Amino acid sequence: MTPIWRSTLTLAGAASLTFGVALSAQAQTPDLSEPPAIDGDVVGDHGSVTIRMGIGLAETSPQYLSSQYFADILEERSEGRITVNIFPNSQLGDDVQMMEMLQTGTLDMSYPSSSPATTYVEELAVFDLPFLLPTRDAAVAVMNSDVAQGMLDAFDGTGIKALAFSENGYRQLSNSARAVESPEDVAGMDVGGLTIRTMENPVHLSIWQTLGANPTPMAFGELFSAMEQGVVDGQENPWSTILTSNFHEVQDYGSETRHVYTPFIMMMSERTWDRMDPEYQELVQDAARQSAAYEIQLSTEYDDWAREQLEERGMQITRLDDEQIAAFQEAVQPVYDEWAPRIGEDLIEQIQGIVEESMND
Ligand code: TK8
Repeated sequence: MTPIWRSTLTLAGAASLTFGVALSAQAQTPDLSEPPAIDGDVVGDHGSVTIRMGIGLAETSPQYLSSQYFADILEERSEGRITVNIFPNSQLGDDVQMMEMLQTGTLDMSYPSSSPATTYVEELAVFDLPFLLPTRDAAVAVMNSDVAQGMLDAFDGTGIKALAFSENGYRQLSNSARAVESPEDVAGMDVGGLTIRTMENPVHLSIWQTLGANPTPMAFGELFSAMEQGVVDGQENPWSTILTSNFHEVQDYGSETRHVYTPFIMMMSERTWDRMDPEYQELVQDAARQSAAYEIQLSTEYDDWAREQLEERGMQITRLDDEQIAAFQEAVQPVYDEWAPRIGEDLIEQIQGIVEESMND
């Protein structure tokens, strides 16, 4: 059962923050940078527009906080004519469902991970390859590249207008069964592999199969109760998500595997986009880029802090040294062998080129 106060979180954003503070004296967020000042011209009057935006994560997440900044930019630069209403906590649906709603025009905006979006633009799967992006700088360089812009453009005609990449982040393993410091711990030779929830994405499925786990794809919104009820042992997400989604309440162990860096993609329904005046479109595109950059900053500020908070709240976290990471890297090599030809060797080489360049800077 989902505890009552979690549904309160879903229903009332502002109230839940207060409630959270009342529950414990622990800070709800790290010291976060203020959003950059809103600059740029006020746009002309092209009528009132209300944008409904559904996101997967909670009100304390970088995703939500930066979406608020997005809303503020639009509101200020349209003199209040454009309003964005943000619905957090997957309450309007999960990533897959919300992308379908964008296509049919029953939702205006969403902010899914790139991984379930590979059904629209296959090349996005390059981000799902394990250990491809060794540093955050490299990941940001890739997201800012022409190659990445090409992936956003490739959404044209799908019913979805892809606006900007931002950071979901380095994914870490958590579970309720045992401390994990090696692929053998995942496979659990004598006791059986961990049952791991994955995103709805075949490369992720392949990663965890290869490591000897029993992976099951599942919507993010169902994950907390699936773990609480023991339907799955664990999952993998950035520390910030594990913390802001309260997964530590049902997960005793964490491992800093950093096995994949996944981006988020800010998206709009093509129907909503097409209805807007070009000046509004330009403003939306601008605001998306600015809020995405702010999201990456918040996410960066969150990462280590979130891990420490999880430890403080009782999660046993295993940091892996280079050798231990290398063991995971070696173990997932078959994932590359299987997927590189399908994703495209050229594309992978292009990405690796950008990574190397960023490391030499
Ligand atoms: C939130 C999801 C989530 C992702 C996942 O909508 O499903 O595990 O990492 O954060 O996009």
